[in-house]
Amino acid sequence: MSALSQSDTKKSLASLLRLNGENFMTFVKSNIESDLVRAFHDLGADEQLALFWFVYTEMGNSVTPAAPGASTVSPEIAEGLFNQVKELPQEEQLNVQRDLINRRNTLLSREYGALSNTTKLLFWYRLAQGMDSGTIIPMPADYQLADDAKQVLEQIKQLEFEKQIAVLRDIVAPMGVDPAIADHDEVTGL
Ligand code: 45D
Repeated sequence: MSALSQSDTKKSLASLLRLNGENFMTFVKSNIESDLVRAFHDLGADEQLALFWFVYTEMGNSVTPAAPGASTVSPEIAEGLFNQVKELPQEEQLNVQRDLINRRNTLLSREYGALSNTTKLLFWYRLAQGMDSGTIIPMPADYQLADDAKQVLEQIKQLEFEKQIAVLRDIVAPMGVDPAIADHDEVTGL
């Protein structure tokens, strides 16, 4: 005797199809988002920083850093890393941010790489706030975004808030160096 009756088989087939339908939609949607993430990462490091800054100025007010519900965010850890950057001379502040984007194997890049993705996002958010308050090197007043960066900005602006967060998280996730998988670096000895 077979374990499944004919009607059971039909039911499980139907639920399989539904599941696939859902997965398919998730796939389509996240593909649009990952195109955006890719377009962001394809920009040069300075363009990424500049674009990121404009995203911050656009989102600024809608973000409540105390936003609950993100159990994986560690404000103290983001703050600790932020304070390390804050102590540096301005030109160095800029360079460590470039290093993160270029995934240069430095101590700070590895510390960053060990954070949860949401904590990484909070760390960038703190840097942007620092730029606002004058403790972090500011954007040059006359800075003009290049056209390709402008296009990415427009697309990010068009997403609803939740999607923006998801895209931003995907953008900051691979920055820095994951110390758990990084190769030994001859130059830095890390
Ligand atoms: O001279 O659930 C250039 C949390 C040119 C809470 C430059 C959250 C040359 C939990 C290179 C441009 C808050 C985490 C100079 C959620 C030049 C939670 C420098 C949400 C000086 C949802 C440019 C968090 C520089 C969110 C230094 C939404 C640019 C966070 C630096 C969003 C730009 C964070 C920076 C964003 C941009 C941060 C630091 C959008 C940071 C943007």
